[in-house]
Amino acid sequence: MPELPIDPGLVEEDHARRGGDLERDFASLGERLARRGVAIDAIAARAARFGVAIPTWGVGTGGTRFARFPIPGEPRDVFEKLEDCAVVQQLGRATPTVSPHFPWDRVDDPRELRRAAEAWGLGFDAVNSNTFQDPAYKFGSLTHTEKAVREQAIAHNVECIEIGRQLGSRALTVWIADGANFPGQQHFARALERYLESLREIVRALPGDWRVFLEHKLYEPALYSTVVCDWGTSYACAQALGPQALCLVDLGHHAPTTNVEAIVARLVQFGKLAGFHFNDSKYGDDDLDAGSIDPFRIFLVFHELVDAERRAAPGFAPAYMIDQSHNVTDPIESLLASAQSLQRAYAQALLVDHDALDAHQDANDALLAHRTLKEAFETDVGPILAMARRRAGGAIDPIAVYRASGWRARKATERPQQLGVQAGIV
Ligand code: PSV
Ligand code: MN
Repeated sequence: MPELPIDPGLVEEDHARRGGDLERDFASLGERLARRGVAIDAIAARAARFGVAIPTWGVGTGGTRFARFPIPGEPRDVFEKLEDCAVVQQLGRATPTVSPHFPWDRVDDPRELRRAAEAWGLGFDAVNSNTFQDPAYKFGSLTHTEKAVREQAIAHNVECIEIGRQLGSRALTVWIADGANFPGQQHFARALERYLESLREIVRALPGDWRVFLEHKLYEPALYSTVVCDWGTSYACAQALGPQALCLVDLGHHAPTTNVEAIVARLVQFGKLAGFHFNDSKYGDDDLDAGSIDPFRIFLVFHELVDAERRAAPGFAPAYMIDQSHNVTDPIESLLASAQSLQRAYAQALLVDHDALDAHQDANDALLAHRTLKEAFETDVGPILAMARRRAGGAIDPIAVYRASGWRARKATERPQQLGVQAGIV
């Protein structure tokens, strides 16, 4: 049995206090869904299997380029980050894995880290390399004009694979900040050729059952051009690099009006979807809480995923991770709310009547096709999620239980602040 960071008595109290209302809400929703030919328990069981990885950097407060406002009691090292991840998983039951970032999470013995995670009942998802902060990378990393810098960046990625192997991970996510701030600064084709050359070496170091996730991003920190700037570039690279290379979609890494769900559909169709960094945004790579700005867009992404799942699309095994920056909230609360928003979008997408949708699409009935999606999106699946949590031993109202636990105040005394410890967030 995993250790539980929050007093289980508080979860029992939550069940006692809210369980009756939940039973009634669940039964009433079940009745309405039955009229649509949907068995609520089957949806609850599938929603319960949904899992998204917590980024280790997400349990600390983020920041902007103007300031960071640390809160008392935030984790000071990766072991304390795991403790906070365990809180999110205990109460929310939708985040069984953690996605670490190196060198931010570097430890002497990765096996000790793995044991610590296992003690909390947590596993490790993709490991993220970081070749965007070392002073050597001012003019690029894997695409740098100087071979020595490229070699340093390659060696770091290879080290991440080795650490990841010891953690039980099976994927490496590579995001590079490389690009240019001035027209003329960089030769587009040569820079991308250097990226491919470097990635070929990284792929050579991958164990056979590993995958490498190529993460694209439109801009920032490079503000004129970015080497891996869009899904087209990412897809071309993944094709060139072979079957172990796939394309990772960070929801915030596109121009504001981009149709991200269509990109997801394309990547699924061509067997190259790695997975996601989930977050929400209004303008750019805002890294806001998933579901806080445009829950319909997240639903539409999950609709594509459920569609792929139904068709058993070849090679479809996406990795789900959150990638957010929590600047004005307690990160644990933001993570609980975000994971719940994602699980909600998944459950809503499971409610889409695919046969009806197919028929309306074939008949070019735009209105009914759209209404079929909307009917699923507009269903309040809250009772399904709450029931899935309760059945798994989580809280019916995770944020209320978290607040009642006094976790952060207790940690404020146990984890005295050391200014400047938390790594910056890009
Ligand atoms: C870059 O903006 C990014 O999305 C990459 O995934 C990084 O690894 C992560 O944010 C954290 O800085
Ligand atoms: Mn990301």
